[in-house]
Amino acid sequence: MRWYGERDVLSLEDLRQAGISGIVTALHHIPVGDIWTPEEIEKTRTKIEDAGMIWEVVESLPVHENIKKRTGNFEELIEKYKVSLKNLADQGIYTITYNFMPILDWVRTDHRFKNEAGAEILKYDPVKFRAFDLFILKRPGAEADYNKYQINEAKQKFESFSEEDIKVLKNSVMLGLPGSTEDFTTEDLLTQLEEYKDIDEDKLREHLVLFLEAVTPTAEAVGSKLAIHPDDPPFSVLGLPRIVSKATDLDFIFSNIESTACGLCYCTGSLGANPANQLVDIFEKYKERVHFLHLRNVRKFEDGTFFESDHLDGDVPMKQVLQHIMNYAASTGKKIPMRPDHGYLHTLEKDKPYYVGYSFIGRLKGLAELTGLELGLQPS
Ligand code: DNO
Ligand code: MN
Repeated sequence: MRWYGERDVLSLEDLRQAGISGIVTALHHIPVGDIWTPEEIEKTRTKIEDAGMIWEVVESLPVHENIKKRTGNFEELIEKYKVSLKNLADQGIYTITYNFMPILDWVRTDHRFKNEAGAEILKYDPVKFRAFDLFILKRPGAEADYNKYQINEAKQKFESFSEEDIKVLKNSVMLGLPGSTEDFTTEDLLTQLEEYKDIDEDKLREHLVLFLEAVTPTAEAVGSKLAIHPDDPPFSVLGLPRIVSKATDLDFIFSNIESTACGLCYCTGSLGANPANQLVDIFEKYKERVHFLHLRNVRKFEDGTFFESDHLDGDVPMKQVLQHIMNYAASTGKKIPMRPDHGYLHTLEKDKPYYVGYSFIGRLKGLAELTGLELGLQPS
């Protein structure tokens, strides 16, 4: 289970009581790019161990923007990344999640969309997103990314917005900016976008491979496993290149880096938001490289809208997916750490501070359902 540190609504004691043995966390207080020192790693590790669990997975050891752009001090940042990997391995922490999404991590347009049951869920609405891009952010050159129909539709949507709608949409989209706060402005975002103007998909791919070529030997040497998280959503947003969205993207990465120390965080919700992604096929093809599992579900619609649904109820064939995972685990003896990704916010927890997407009841419900499914399935 993911634990956001002291600021998480769930304490380590809560998690222990829910039957959890392995914790997924990060040193959230350390600025992106700085070395994770043995002392800081130890503090968090012992806290978790004192509560009767282990720190099993790092999510995330973030990759600095300068590494993605190969600008400024990127070489020094790569060296520091290697030191952090080694420091983590020295304390028995080997599974390292990261992503290579420029500027924005995950993106949604609604953080509090009410489902039929009244729970608040995360949703991505492409028309709203275009309205944000064209009329709120006013990204230069955005029109070129859309057709006339899409622009008109987005305009009408924008014209129907209240001040409050605009504020909510802006906050929802920009929350995916690591370290962003409510006062992060659209100007800040535009400045960052400008720095990517010469980086297309091919360039970003080249940068990813160069980064992996540099860090994989260290990972191999210290025994750690790198798990790249797919793009969420799995397509380009705001004209930014996204290169970990579909099967062919994985083919490219893994054919360039032979070592299986370089692997995947198999996130069914992220990959599952792209109708072209056949989740079982992706797992089968890259199972040797799957070092971490994020299990969650999505429901998607023809216009490109998707929302996060119950863990066992959506377009992700969770039962088949888990069956394949279990067969693989049974035949190899390999254990892959899993966490229930995300969860709904339920009315009962309205007043508690929480991380968007990481509600209290929703996460525990997801965990319980997935563990039940696992127990009910036999390797075949
Ligand atoms: C969102 C998460 C992502 C993920 C990072 C991994 O809920 O799945 O923020 O942690 O992309 O690097
Ligand atoms: Mn995920």
